Amino acid sequence: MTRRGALIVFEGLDRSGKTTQTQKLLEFFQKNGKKSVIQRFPDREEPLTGPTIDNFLKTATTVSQSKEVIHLLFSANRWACMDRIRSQLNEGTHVIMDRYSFSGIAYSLAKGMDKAWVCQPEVGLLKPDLVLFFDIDPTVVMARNGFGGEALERSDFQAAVYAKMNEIFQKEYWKKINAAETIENVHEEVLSHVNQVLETVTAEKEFQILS
Ligand code: NYM
Repeated sequence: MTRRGALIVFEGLDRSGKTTQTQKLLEFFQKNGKKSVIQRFPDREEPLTGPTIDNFLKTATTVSQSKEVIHLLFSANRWACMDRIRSQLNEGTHVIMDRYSFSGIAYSLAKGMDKAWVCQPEVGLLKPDLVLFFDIDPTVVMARNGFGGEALERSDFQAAVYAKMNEIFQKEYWKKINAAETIENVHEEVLSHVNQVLETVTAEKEFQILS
């Protein structure tokens, strides 16, 4: 019987190093002969919602512009990818996610939206085996190269997102990663958590859904 793959989510602020580290984890799996893919959210290639989200991020002038519609679009973007991701996991592929529902929730909470309202559209999505929260002082990411290019990359807003990420942190399956460390040290920390979780996934653990 094929063992299912692990669903590993990287979360954190813009420019916290998630994308670099998802790539390094992919390379690690591939070197070890493990099937794995990176799934980025928002998935800007998803035909129904991707182009609209991309356009919003590139053109919005305030962080709160059309906030309910934007929230639902980000969620719909995840729903549109779920069947494919479930199949990949079922055939034994590890799925490495660059952001997921928790970005959706934290970014919308930072806009002042209601918690029950923003969590509801996520109910029923696949629950990750592990969430790696890239913990870094918002002032440090704001100083990083490339910060500020898109609609939600505003300094006061990032500080609010950081506070909300900490608020929704769930100690049963989230781990904090010190994202201020060097790329190699962060990678080592990621691997130590991933290796622990892989042991639990091999025990034929059933999928759980976010509730
Ligand atoms: N973002 C991302 C949200 O506001 N809600 C979501 O559900 C998700 C997945 O999109 N500033 C925001 C966070 C980022 C922006 O993400 C684009 P990225 O990782 O830069 O492509």
